[in-house]
Amino acid sequence: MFIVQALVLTLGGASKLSFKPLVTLEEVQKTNPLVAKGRYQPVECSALQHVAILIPHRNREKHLLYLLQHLHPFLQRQQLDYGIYVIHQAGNTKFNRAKLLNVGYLEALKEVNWDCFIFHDVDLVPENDFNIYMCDTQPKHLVVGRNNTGYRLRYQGYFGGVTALTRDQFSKVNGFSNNYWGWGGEDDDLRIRVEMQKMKVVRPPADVARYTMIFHNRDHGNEENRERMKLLRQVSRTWKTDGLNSCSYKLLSVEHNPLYINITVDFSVQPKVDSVTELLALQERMDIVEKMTKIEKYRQVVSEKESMTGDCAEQYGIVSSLGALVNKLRFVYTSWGFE
Ligand SMILES: [Mn+2]
Repeated sequence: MFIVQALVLTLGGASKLSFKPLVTLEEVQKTNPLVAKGRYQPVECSALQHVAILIPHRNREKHLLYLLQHLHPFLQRQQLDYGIYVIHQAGNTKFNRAKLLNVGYLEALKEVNWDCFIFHDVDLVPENDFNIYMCDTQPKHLVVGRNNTGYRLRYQGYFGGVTALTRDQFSKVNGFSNNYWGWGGEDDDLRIRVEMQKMKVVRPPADVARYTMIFHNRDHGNEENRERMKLLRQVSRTWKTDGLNSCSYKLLSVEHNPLYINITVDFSVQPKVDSVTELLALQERMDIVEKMTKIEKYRQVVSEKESMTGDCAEQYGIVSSLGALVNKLRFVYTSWGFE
């Protein structure tokens, strides 16, 4: 009870956000003296969860600066034990938000056993301190409303912008798909994965889950993904082999900056499957491999059983011939007049 009261005292509720166009990284550093190498732990208490914030990024330095400026004090008011990771996509391939988030998850777990992951767009800034950046017993969607959509849910089932999943919830769905190149679809794909695992998306109340979106035009290199509808129809067939367990990438660097950990990756140097036909062909091959393995296993079990019944029959044969011998002897014994 005391803890709850103390926490409520540090939280400010709804706040008016201001974006100073001339803010610098050094200024943000100065106002967050307790953040070191992208991490912060409250001194007055020990947090329940270790939370990693993952931000996919390319060519949005200004947005990143605004977000860091607001997010650091916001997370500290929530007394969280947290780390901020920025996953930067180098190279010329189309932007792949989902795959960057898979990389963030895999790389972040190499240094800390994080309990909770917040998958965070670079251009969304939370407006209300009561929108707690912690994980729930179910996957959580933190964006109900944004200033540019009249603070209403974009559509039923929207699962984009900012989401919170525990380490286990995310690994249970095999993470995000790696095959969404360009804008759109990957968030719906994750929702389908979540629902297929019989989990249910939860959201904070609408007056709390509010965000300001920093306006921008569609980036070059992040054009709309026109294959997304086709991909979304295949999730039940592809999720097991497309995700965390198949996320290959070239890691260029991991830098521990004062305000965030910067992970730079390149997706252009590894084979990528970005056409649906290619993907389905690959999936088909995998299905065949899976079927063949099943048949092979079945064969093994059957032949093991056969060899067992063979042994049994043989043993039975020995037993029965022994029995016959005993009977024969008994016959001889009694026919000789012994009792
Ligand atoms: Mn955006």
